[in-house]
Amino acid sequence: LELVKQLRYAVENEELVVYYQPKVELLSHRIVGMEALVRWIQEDGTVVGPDKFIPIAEDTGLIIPLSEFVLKEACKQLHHWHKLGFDDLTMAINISGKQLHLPHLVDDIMNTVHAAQVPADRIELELTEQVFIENIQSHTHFMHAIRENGISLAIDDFGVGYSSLSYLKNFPVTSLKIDRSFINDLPDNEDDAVIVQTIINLAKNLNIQLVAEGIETADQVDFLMSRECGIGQGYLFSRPLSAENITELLENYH
Ligand code: G
Ligand code: G
Ligand code: MN
Ligand code: NA
Repeated sequence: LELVKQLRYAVENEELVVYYQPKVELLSHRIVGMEALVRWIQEDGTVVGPDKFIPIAEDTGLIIPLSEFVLKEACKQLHHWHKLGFDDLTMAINISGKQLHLPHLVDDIMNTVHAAQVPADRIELELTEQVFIENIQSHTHFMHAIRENGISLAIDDFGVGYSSLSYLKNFPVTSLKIDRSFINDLPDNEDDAVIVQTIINLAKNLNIQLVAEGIETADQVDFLMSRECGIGQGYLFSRPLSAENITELLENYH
């Protein structure tokens, strides 16, 4: 209960900050986009990760104002980076299944995107598998409406849990993020190598963009590049950083 109170206070008083982690085109080393990842900076300076409070936010409804804050902040930041000359950058924002029950979610998202003056086709929403499993008509409706507005849709953490290939057929997804548990033991783990190869082929044949998560070593990059996985994200390139630190990274990156 104490934690719920503290989180409510944090959301209302903007103790939350958005960190960003780059997505890198493996072949060119170009930074092509960012993923927005929320953090809670407590009064004493402790940085709390979302695993600790997103579930609480979802159970208490705080996920709604929290997500509005993250979307608004991430769009404003993207506009800022575009103005600095990094004008191809995309921004990926995580969406909780709990948000999808909001009646005006598509309009709310589009209003925020337009207010920040960022092109819709530079925005991507990451949906976790749960959303696809539920397979509620309103969710499908949301996805089509979002795509009609030009925003991209990614399946996050692909391959864990009950991921089904039928998602790729039944939902208008533009991108898959291979869960980092499959990347972790590459290139040595033969099962993971086969699984990743299969997902790469699948994405290629369906013309869906592929992002490998959790890249930590150059050997992993070599494996993925040799198999034509286009984009990666992970500590090897950068940890999630504050907007200020990302700006510095962008300016010093070649
Ligand atoms: O940032 P971290 O590295 O610890 O992220 C842990 C998890 O929290 C990830 O699964 C990520 O998708 C989720 N997450 C991070 N930021 C947000 C957010 O703004 N909204 C939602 N719904 N989930 C988020
Ligand atoms: O669930 P989602 O995929 O959105 O979560 C991203 C999470 O993965 C964040 O918690 C982020 O900090 C973490 N992450 C990003 N890159 C790496 C990495 O290279 N290694 C590990 N172990 N975690 C990572
Ligand atoms: Mn994500
Ligand atoms: Na993930």
